[in-house]
Amino acid sequence: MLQALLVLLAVALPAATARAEDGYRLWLRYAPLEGPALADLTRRPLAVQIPVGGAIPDNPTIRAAADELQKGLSSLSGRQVSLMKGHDAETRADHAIIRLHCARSEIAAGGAFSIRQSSRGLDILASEPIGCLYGSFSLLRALSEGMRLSDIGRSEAPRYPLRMLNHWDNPDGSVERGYAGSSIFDWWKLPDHLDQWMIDYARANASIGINGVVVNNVNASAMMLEPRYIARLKRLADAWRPYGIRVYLSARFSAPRDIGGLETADPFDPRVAAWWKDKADEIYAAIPDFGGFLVKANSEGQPGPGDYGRTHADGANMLAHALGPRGTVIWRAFVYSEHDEADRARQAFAEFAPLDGQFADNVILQVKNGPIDFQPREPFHPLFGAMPDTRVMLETQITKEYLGFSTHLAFLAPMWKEVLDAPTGHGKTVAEAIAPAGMAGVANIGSDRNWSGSHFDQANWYAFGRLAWDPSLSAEQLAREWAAQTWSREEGFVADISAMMLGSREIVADYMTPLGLAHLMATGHHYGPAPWVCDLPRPEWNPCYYHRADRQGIGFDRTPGGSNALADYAPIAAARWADPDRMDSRYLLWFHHLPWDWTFPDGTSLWQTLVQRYDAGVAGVAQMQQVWAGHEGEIDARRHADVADFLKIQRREAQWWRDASIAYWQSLNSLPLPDGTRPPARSLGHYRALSFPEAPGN
Ligand code: BDP
Repeated sequence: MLQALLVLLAVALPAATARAEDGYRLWLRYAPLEGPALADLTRRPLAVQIPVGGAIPDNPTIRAAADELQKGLSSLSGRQVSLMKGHDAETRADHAIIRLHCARSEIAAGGAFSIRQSSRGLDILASEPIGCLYGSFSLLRALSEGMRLSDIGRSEAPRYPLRMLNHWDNPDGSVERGYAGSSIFDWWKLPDHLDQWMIDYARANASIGINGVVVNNVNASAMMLEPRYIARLKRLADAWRPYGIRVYLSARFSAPRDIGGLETADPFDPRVAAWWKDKADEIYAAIPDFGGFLVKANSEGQPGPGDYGRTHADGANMLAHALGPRGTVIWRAFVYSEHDEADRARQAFAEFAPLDGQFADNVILQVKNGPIDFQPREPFHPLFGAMPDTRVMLETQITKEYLGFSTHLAFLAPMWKEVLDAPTGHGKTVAEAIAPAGMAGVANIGSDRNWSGSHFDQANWYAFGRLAWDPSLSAEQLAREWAAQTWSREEGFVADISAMMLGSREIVADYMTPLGLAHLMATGHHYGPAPWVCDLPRPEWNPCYYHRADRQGIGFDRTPGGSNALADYAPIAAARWADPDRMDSRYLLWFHHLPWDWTFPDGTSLWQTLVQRYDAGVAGVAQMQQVWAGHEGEIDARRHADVADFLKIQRREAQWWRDASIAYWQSLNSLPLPDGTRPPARSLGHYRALSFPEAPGN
């Protein structure tokens, strides 16, 4: 009956149905099942049973879990699923029942759960309500992928304690490096008004295990620490608490001076320490489970303890003391200086490695995946594994500042896996080295209806959360499960689309920064190629600093003959990149400066190979367009067309990257193009003259 009604509605309200497939529902679409999976779910009437009495009478997290199950199961099965309390179930013998048991001490704390078949249906067991919520989402994921209810059983526990999003959102609603509209946090209407949007955001995060959110930009405004913002943040904290999400603030180190009436922010000044202690007390009075502070200090012009001759540890420990056992200071290692002649890739290591063991227990050091800055490919950061007495967290960038913004399709799980799986040479992989802390991802979420600016960028939010939950998941599994939930669970579709996703990041690396090149994007907004830029005051803001190309050769020499950045790695890790003849060529020019006519073991020259990589990148986008076009009609038309449009943009811009880069390299090396290669469409002068002051995110 209900199904018939839904069909009627769909026919009568085409506009409404179309709106339903605008990407807003993310991977939580719970698209109706078919075939055996549907039969399994509808064999008997279905009910969700929540516990009553006992330790947790009416817990908002359990209610959220039950609501999600009821909503998800109803949508998947096309039938209304009922909610039962306590002993109701015993009297309703005809029902299959999904029971939530959320105080089972045999299950670990911290979000672990177990899903087991039972005589009445299925049990979700956890020791805490949040485990029940995570278990509920896990069950809905399995069903959404097309698994049969009677086949589902699993036990999981999050691998890391911290699984965090970092929003680079400003109080005025702008988002640094945001390509999905403006900020989702409507500070102006808070705390009086809280949009349903904020609940759907929390649901999405909880569904992938994210448990912490830094709500504001690391280039922080001290305003965020003012009482009126604390009241606004409290409203968000209260709304997200049922979903297991703790809020954090980016704290501007000079806040005691900016808004506290002091003339100094010296961490050794007792008045400064007292100001932070009072501020922390004020926040905890409003938000008892406030997570803590994220700090960008003495980096790119931000204030910090270095302004007073103090170390990063001095600054971090002062804040850690203010928070006490209530919270955590997450201190960023993204530090480099225009006054430091050393290779930028070495500066953070030089600054932080000697501080190992000096940070307070409630300090975590947050380290970007690579030693420079979120490039399409970087080797892992040498600090991973090198600070055994410090809790180190991995920072990734979900928003694609350097990978084509939201209009280029690049699935980032393979990139993050490359880092997580890397053996540091200190006895641990990166994934193991960060185990006491976790992962942070710079969010790609904004006010766009589809949250991420493009449908495929949702996959990066999804994959980030899933990897922070379990870094051993493969990129392929993540692509498959996301595609099945987000688009269609039809096997041909999932196989093709996940394969396309898995190759996409390599394609971008090829047309932007092949063979280990880096940071060749236009300066400032980072949109498009500008390898020629060489006149900015800070040396490391110039692309020419990174490629070091001239008439003779190209690449950054980081061997002992050059900057010797290799020495920052453990010897076995460094050995992998030491010899240009025997290394993974995808890192070649990151570590070596080589003549244009240098030859690979197969006899092709560096120049030929470079041009081939650019061409492979452009061809890769054309291939993605074909794959996507081949699935038209299998999914809703609107989202299909959105993606097709973006692939067209990507194709054009890949060509632009390739042509502009080749034209520039040729202006240096005067080498002819390999036989059969198309010359750049326009002159170098044309590419150099292009200007996009309005590019987003800057
Ligand atoms: C760079 C971004 C800049 C950020 C900085 C950071 O261009 O906007 O503020 O990273 O991580 O990639 O602090």
